[in-house]
Amino acid sequence: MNIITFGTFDLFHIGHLNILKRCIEYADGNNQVTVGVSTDEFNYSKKKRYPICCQHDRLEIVNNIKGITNVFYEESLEKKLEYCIQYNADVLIMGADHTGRFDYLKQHNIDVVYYPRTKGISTTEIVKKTIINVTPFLKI
Ligand code: C2G
Repeated sequence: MNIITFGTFDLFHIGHLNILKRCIEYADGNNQVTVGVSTDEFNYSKKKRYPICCQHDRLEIVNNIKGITNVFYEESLEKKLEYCIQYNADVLIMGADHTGRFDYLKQHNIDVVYYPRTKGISTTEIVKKTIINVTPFLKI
């Protein structure tokens, strides 16, 4: 089974690692594990803010995880099927915050699996905690 997944992977944390480990486990050794890392511009178009870490660094981190075989820049949500075909993906794996969203790929013989998110961690929480912890030390 060739696996594909997508994400921003900004301020890379344990939730990101866990979902990538799930993908690697699912692929079971002999198969491709492909990760689409969303570009800075794609993030800006979705969220109206740029990621903290640039796309080059985010992709470089993911590319250096043992078991990940391919990485590429995800430029648009509409190109999901195109990417799946390009990388010969049998299964798309995403966290449960995306549940249902990519089910249309099943019509194209791509299995879609959503895993529970890792609890208690997110990029947004890290940013919030950083602001709370650092603000008292700033001279404004
Ligand atoms: N994730 C998780 N547990 C967390 C945080 C994230 O399982 N605590 C998963 C998400 O569900 C996603 C992956 O980690 O499957 C990457 O998450 P993000 O970097 O937040 O990426 P996202 O904004 O979901 O980008 O085309 C879709 C987008 O590229 C998805």
